[in-house]
Amino acid sequence: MEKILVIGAGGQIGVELTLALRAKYGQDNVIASDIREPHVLLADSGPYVQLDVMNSNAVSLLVQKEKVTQIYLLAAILSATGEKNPLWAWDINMKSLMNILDICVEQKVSKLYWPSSIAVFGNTTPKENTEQKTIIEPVTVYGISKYAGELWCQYYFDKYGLDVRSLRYPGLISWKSAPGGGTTDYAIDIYIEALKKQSYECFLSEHTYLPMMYMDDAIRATIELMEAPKESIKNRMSYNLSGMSFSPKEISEAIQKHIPGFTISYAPDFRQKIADSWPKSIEDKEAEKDWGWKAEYDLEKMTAAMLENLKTVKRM
Ligand code: VAH
Repeated sequence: MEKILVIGAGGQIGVELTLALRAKYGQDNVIASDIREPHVLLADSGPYVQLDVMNSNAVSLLVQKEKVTQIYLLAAILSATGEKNPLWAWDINMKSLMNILDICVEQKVSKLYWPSSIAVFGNTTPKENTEQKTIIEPVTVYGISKYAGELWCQYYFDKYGLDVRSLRYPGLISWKSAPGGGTTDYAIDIYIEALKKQSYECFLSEHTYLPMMYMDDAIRATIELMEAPKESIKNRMSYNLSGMSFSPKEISEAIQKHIPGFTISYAPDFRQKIADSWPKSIEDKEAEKDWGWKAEYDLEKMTAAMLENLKTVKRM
């Protein structure tokens, strides 16, 4: 029987991934943990431990006591927040990963999931249909930490045989939990403001194309990757993952089909420079070939789902 520990379960990905894993493996077999108090959606749906991923002794004791067989490490400082405090972001993103890599080896945890991001790509990376292997020179501390982390994951696979798996997520769009301080957060806020005020001031310029994905696709990709046979995982750094690409102009036009009076204005801030350093679109042929990945949501389908769900629930 699997016993899964989700670290950073209270974050944008963590809440939805924990709920999906509990549905699949049984709620008592998925321990949610975070440095914060339990998220409202997690509090009554299974075991919860308040845990600081930087305290490796505390994590190690929990893994041992609960006989954890898989760990999903989601705790991270994202791109925009990271640029406000680069050394703190580097410390959190790297020390948390090194702690967990070592604990997995010491305690023979069978599988580890750790997310990377399209933020590993920088200004020198070809922008269209960015390939799995290409020029990779990240320009944010978040991107630097994610690329360094990918290399450490590959090192722990090669040296210790640790079955660690990873995806380079695009910007993720969700409604169940708040976004975590990323540059792509505008694509969540715009839906909330469209319903609340029928208008939105965007912190990126209108033609800023970015790779994006609806959270349902990201959660499915994560679980499909983790459930794929070990021998089919050929990439032990991190797989490119592609959903869709759009600009603020295009997402506002998709919203206007549902809310005709919706208006958007633009006031680019420091996050524009981060967004401009990232690709416009990603190719994910390796993920398709190795473990059968295929996205299901496009902008129209996501917009309908986001507005429908945001209308029916108070934001968690
Ligand atoms: C961020 N949402 O904006 C994250 C993501 C590709 C962007 O990694 O930092």
